[in-house]
Amino acid sequence: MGIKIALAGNPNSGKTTLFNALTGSNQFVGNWPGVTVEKKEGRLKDQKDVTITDLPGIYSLSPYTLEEVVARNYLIQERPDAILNIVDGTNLERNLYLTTQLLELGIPVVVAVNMIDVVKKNGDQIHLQPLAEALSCEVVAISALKQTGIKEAAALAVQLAQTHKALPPGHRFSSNVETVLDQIITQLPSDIPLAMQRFYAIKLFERDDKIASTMSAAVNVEALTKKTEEKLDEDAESIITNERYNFISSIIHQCYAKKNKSRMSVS
Ligand code: BGO
Repeated sequence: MGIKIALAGNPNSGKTTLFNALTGSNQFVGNWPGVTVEKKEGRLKDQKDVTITDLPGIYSLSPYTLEEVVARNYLIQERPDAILNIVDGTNLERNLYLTTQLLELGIPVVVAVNMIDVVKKNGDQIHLQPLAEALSCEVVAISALKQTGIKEAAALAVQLAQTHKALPPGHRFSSNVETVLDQIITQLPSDIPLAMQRFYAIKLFERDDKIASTMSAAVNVEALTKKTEEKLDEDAESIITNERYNFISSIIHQCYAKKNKSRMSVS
C-alpha cells in the first residue's frame, strides 16, 4: 500500500506552490465528499507510491468553516501517514496556531518553514533547532518558490510516515487544564486510538459538538468543563485558545530573531 501525506497550512502560506513543485503534472482534481471545496491530490515526483493530499487552506481545526471541517474530517477519518505542515516564516506566530493543533492528532508532522528566502532577505533569523524542540517535531526551512529544502521536507515526511510514530506534542496546557483533559480521556470510548485521545479530549472540553457526534458513544463532560471554567473564570474555548497563543508567543521569543525589532509601520 502506498504512503499518504497530507499537506496542511494557512491560506497564502505557499501550499499551492509547494504542492505543484512536489507533484509536477502528477495531479488529480476532484471535490471533497459532499461539498464543493476543491480536492487536489498528486503523486510525489520521484516516488510514485507517495500520494500528497492538498488540504484546504485553514487557520485552525475549529468547526466554524467548511474548509476546517473538511480538513479535520480528512485527518481524523483517513488518518494520513504523515502531515507536511507548511508555515509562512514571515508570519510564524499566526501560522503556528494551526501547527499546535495538528501536533495533537497523533500523526507524525514535519513543519516546513516557507518563504525562508524572504525571511533572510529581511535580515531576520529563525532558529530551527529550538523551534523543533519546543514543538517536538521535525522542522525544515524551505522556499517553495525557489524550490530549496522541499525535497528534504518531503523525504522527512515519507520517512516519518513509514515509522508511523508521532511524538507527543511539545505543548502542555496549564495544570488545571491538563488535569481536566486527563479526566476526560478516562471517559473516552475505547475505540479511540491512544494517539488521538488528547485531540478528542481537547475538542470535548471545547464543547465541539461536531467532533462529539462522530464518537461511537456519547460522553458527558459538561460538569468537568464547567468546574474548570469557574476555577479559571473563562470559557473553555477561550482557555484553550489563550494558552495556545501564550505558548506560541514564548516560542517566537526564543526562535525568531528580528533584525529590526522597532521597525514602525508608516502606513
Ligand atoms: C503570488 N518565497 C517567496 N518569496 N514567495 C513564495 C514562496 C516562497 O518560498 N512560496 C510561495 N510564495 P500560494 P497558498 C504573488 O502569487 O502557493 C508566494 O494560498 C503574485 N501572484 O508565489 O498561492 C507565491 O496556496 C504577485 O505569490 O499559497 C504566491 O497557500 C505578486 O506566495 C504567494 C507577488 O502562495 C502565495 C506574489 C500574482
